[in-house]
Amino acid sequence: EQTIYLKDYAPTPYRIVSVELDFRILEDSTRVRAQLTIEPREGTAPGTALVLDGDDLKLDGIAIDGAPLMLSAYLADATSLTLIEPPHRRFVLDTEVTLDPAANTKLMGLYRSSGTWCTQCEPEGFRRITYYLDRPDVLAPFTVRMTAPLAIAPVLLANGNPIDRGDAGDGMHYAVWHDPFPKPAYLFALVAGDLGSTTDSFTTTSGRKIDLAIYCTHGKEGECHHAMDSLKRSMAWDERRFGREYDLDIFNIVAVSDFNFGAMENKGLNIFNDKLVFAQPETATDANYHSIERVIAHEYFHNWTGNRITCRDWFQLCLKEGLTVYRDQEFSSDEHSRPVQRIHDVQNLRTNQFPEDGGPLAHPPRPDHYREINNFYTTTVYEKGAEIVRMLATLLGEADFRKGMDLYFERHDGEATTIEAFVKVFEDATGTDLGQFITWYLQAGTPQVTASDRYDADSQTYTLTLTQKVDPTPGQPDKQPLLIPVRFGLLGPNGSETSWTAISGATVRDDLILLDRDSVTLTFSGIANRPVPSLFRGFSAPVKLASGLSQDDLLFLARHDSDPFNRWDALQTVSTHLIAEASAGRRWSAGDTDALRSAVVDTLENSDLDPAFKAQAIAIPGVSAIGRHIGKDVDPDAIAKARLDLLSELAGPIAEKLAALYTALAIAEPYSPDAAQAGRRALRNGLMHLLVAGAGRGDVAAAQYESATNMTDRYAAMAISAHYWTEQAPALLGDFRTRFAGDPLVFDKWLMASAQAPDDGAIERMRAILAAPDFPRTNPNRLRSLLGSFVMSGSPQFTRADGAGFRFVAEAVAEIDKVNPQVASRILTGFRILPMLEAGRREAGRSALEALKSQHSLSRNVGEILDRILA
Ligand code: HT7
Ligand code: ZN
Repeated sequence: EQTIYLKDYAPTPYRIVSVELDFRILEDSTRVRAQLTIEPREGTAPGTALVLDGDDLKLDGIAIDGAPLMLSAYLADATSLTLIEPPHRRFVLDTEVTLDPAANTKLMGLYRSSGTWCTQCEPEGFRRITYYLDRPDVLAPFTVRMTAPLAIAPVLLANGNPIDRGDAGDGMHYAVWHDPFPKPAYLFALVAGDLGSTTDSFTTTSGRKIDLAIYCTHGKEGECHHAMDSLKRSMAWDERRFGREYDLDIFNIVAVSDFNFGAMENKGLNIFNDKLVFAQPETATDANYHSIERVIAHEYFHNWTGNRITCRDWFQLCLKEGLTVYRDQEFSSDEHSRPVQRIHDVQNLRTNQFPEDGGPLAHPPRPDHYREINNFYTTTVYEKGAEIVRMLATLLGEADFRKGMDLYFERHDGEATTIEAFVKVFEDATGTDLGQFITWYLQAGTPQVTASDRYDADSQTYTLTLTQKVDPTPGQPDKQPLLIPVRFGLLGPNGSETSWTAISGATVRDDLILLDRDSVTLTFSGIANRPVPSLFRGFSAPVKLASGLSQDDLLFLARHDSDPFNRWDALQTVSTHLIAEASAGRRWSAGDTDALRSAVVDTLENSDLDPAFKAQAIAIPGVSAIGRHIGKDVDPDAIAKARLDLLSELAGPIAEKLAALYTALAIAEPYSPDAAQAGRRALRNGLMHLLVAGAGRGDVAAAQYESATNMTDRYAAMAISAHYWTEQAPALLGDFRTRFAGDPLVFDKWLMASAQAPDDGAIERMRAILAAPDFPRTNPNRLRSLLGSFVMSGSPQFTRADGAGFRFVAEAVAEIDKVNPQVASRILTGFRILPMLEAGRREAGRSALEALKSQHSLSRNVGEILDRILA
């Protein structure tokens, strides 16, 4: 298998000046004619071959400047079309291919989803549509003509602005779209089908009116309003916060039901997985509403960070993705509660990115080699990438960060650029040396920061030592110290901030310590009492912290810290420690659980705290999170048992209080997804969780399931019942299945809840679900809901000691790989936890993977992940 290296990057010898595409879409095939105006770049020697990418294409015709090419002038094979000696001047290459979109189950290139023709080109799908220089640094303006049967495809969309449409005879019609902004092929899109739409408009600050439309299956138009509202708020926010206006006259979104990812930012024509568009209270949860808003914003923000300024090569993916995730996180923070959003984002980072960064699939945010680029759309590139941008903003301060961003847009608009160029704008705009900072992009692994301290009452000095260490990761045995911003405070005995008169030993700017070496020791003078340090406030860097604080100190922070993130984190740390220790046979004392319970009660009763925050604060970390904390020789069953014990000890004695609070939080008003209502529901469902898991109150969940008037409450009741396999769980699952039969997105919820079931019958039930003749086995949402959530959400059945869970998933991956390698390899990444597990499970998992490896003709996607996990 070929490995691609960053060091081999070289620009193409030819430029594509402009692109004219002509699609003739028929029920059973699509003919694509491409006219590419091409010229040699300066310095290209005459006679240099032009190698275009192609994948699964059959060439029907080829001509240069109108003259058909002789067979000896070109070579077409499975992955390329080579013009052996193209003209050494500007010329037009004309090619024709015929596609079979209905047979395209990989969902890359042009395919059909529920009858609608649509495309997905990032990263390398365009080469499945026509021969092209399919790489992000080849930018060209596109004109697209589509001809299709009017009866089945009255809607014809492509990038840019519509410039012509009309009757094409014989029941056919045509439309022509032109996108004036030069773009790489990965941003190309077209849609043809019989679709309904919801329309609106947005007027930019400079007074331009933009027409907005969301296209969807007929009948679903009424479920697009939240997406439309999110889009308009995103457009306004990008103007306010980053000074970025939209640039075309029209912005279209299309919802499709078969999609490999969440959504795609094609210029002026975003294509979305329908689960990230449709919402109505009876079928979508608050979390769904929130994801829709976030992803609509994310794809819209790509218009500037990704489309106007794109990536030079796919190694730079983080340039657009990390930055755009940072922007969508900031949008969510500004639109809702900043601390709650931060906790949510950090929880996601710890749950998904930390295990990736500490396991066999670890890679730097800007990798330097890959076999299959689709395997690098990872949480490291996205979420760690966002953390790096956030640290930049923390280090520079808001005003200087904005100056750097302004310079980025000014300097690189219209370009395909690199991480180095991105970091440089901040250096140039602010005069800051970021030479050490860039290491965050180049080095894999989560730094572990250890804190230790000493207080000297006689001299009234407080000494704090911070050390950093990054463990070796695959291919990177030696690590450099990173520049780690540590936002901090010191709490005095009454819980308020302690001030100091002087500091020595490290660079400290206001409330920021710069940890830029292996170890720094700071001495604070003028400290009247032993303080409790609050470190990494707001999670100021993506590190694992060993604070060395006692349970008393942590609970003190949980009650008094002015930083809500650290209040939440302190409670999480206490319960994690207690469960981890108990799972290793070192059980807590009654005093430990009494203290934790009383901190939880104080949190619940604190009227200054917002319900959404309380919901996060009272949640007990899951088995996977505790397993990650333990790190090696993990026995998930022992953790699950200790966790249930802790839940009982916490919730049992205060069950009545919890039940009273639960009852008081009921909402009488009609459903709204706003932060206030969603926060109340989250807290109420968090209380229900404690009652079910810790006080045996499966009946509370069952009653809530019955009386629920919205999906948030109904789904929470079913999922918690399934997760703890209450007496009522099978009946609730059964009811849910029939109650919502026929709604595929609700079916996904049932699949997710079914995959949570911890009982020994779970795998057989899942096998039966997959084997049912009507199971839609080519639809990524269905497969991910069942198998993705099974492997990623810490189901004890996946990590079963007898290996049955591992075998079940490996066998399913082998089948899915034949249909859709991207979906298969993503499910397979769930095996990255193997090195962390105790020896028996580790071996059982490896042997399931070895059996998968022995299968013939695995895709490059699955092959690469397998090799990296088994290395
Ligand atoms: N930029 C997109 C990434 C993507 C993708 C989208 C849909 C289907 C397959 C895909 N592969 C990669 C989505 C985003 O980050 O905004
Ligand atoms: Zn993105």
